[in-house]
Amino acid sequence: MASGNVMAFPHSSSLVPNAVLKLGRFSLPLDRALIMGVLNVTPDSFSDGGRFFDPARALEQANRMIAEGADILDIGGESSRPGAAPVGAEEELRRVMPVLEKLAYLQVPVSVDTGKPEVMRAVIAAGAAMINDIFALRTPGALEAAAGSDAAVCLMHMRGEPRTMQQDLHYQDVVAEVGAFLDGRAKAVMAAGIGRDRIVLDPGFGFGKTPQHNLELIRALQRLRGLGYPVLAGLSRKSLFGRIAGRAAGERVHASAAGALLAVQRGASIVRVHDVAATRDALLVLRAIDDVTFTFEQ
Ligand code: HH2
Repeated sequence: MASGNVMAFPHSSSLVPNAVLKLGRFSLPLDRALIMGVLNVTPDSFSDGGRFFDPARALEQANRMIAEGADILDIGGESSRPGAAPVGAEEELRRVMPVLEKLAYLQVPVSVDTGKPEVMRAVIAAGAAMINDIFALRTPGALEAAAGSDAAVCLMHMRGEPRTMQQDLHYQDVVAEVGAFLDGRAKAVMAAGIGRDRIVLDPGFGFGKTPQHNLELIRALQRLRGLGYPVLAGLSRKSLFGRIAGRAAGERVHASAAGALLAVQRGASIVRVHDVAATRDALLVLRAIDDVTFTFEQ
């Protein structure tokens, strides 16, 4: 029964005990899906490298994403694509700080995509409300850096590191292994003093996974959500859509909006996207259809 999916994956936070996400001075209700807009201040990110490297261009893009409906902005100063050149903490801060300083006190919480404890401490001091760590706070000192603040944390699954992650793609059961890893990291983070309402989990689409693994993880989002934390899906423009639709990274807007929509329908609470306007429209359609009390304003 096709409509069974909608019933099985209600567009509500009923399965998330913490119906609010706390990020620094912000509290975001999780009764609708949140859009995290990606702001890469890098020369080499996989889909938009160089476009927003200049702080003025980055600020323009940030304001555009806010106007288009972003609930959170995620600033990244180091690309995580396979083979990207590693960046030191000093250079990462040189890229991120000028933009963060301009955005940190706006009405939208700002996340910083980093795995380095020294970067975490500096950006939190400068007003970052969330740490998005593709290493799930496993770098020595990272857990302490985040725990000593009131920032939210996004804990992502990745085997190995970006340089090597596509070398060993074997899992017995990708969903069970990713779920066990995320559950373990969430427990470690809570033991360090970070409250449940500050934690977001992310299966890490494309990080050491085949296209088939990525599909299995999308299908299993509700199981991951059943761990008891909001789940973030970072599918935007990824090569999965290149494989499915046969398109280059810059031409995956439509596939990505469809992916975000289906991820939310299957249990994601936050979608991390480059194309905020397209995602917003897709999610508005989903809400209007899912919410049986929806009425049009006269
Ligand atoms: N994906 C990328 C970067 N950071 N963080 C989370 N939590 N989840 C993701 O799926 C994720 C992430 C890769 O995308 P992008 O930032 O556009 O590219 P790059 O790493 O090349 O800058």
